[in-house]
Amino acid sequence: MIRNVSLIGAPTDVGASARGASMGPEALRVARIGPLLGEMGLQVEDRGNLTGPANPWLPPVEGYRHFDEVLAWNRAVHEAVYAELCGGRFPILLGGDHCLGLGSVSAVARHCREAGKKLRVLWLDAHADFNTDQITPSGNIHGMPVACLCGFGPQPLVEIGGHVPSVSPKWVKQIGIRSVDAGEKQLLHDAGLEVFDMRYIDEMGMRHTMELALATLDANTHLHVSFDVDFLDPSFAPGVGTTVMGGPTYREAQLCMEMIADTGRMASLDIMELNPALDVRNRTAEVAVDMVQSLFGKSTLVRRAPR
Ligand code: 5AB
Ligand code: MN
Ligand code: MN
Ligand code: MN
Repeated sequence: MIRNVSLIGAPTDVGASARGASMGPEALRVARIGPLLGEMGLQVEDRGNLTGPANPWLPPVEGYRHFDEVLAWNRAVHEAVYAELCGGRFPILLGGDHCLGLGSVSAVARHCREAGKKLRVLWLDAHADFNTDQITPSGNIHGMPVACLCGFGPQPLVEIGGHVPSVSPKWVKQIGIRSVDAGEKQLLHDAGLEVFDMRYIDEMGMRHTMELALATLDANTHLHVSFDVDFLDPSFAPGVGTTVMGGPTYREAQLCMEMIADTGRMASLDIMELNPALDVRNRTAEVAVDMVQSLFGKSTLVRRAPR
């Protein structure tokens, strides 16, 4: 795992329908994301916030809400994440709504193509984010980034990383999914994404789930984690715009993060959809930072008991 970390704030909610994810980067800083990672021995640089168009707060047009604004923000994110990777650093994108996963993962994919690295993406989310303009129930582009990354979407978004598709559906594993729209379900199935939904986690357990999700990593793999905070059960992480009951418990989520850390392959991260306007005393931000510490190898484990 790379120890030189750069924090990149992307304060916008242009891809969502609930306002407030634009305050996510600041709430994560208030929850001391930088200092806490620093205390774990990481070299952390906070690059501050990117800038982009304001949220015009308009209804969808031809299946997309705020298309031009989403494109502009994603271009800014793409360039910023790409620059950090070129400098040999570990980018952490502080969202912002999850439409920006497109800019971030496309930058990681571009870097991996150039560096000859194998890319794997873990999408931790209550939602599959695999809608298109034809099937979206909302027009909100934060419900579309995985589809765009896999080549399903409008040309300017799909082409953002200079190569179509940015990622093969085979490289993406989704964990924690429990809300998928009807058309989205069909498209997910046709594209062949591997989805470890909550039913799977209930039946097989988080340990087995993560063993399978991480099974194809090797020494040449760049692992990108896109962490939508609504992955977590809303009982302990209410500060998100689109809560869905029945998510991983605190310990299940921690185990997920700890097993990712154990691989030593994580090389970039998004922390998305945190919405301080809906949070309670910044607790969800603190939980998210707690999870991120586990992703970087913080563990309560003193000595492993025999299994
Ligand atoms: B999130 C929904 N599928 O497309 C849609 O939070 C919700 O980035 C999308 O996962 C949620 O509007 C997007 C109903
Ligand atoms: Mn999402
Ligand atoms: Mn979500
Ligand atoms: Mn959301």
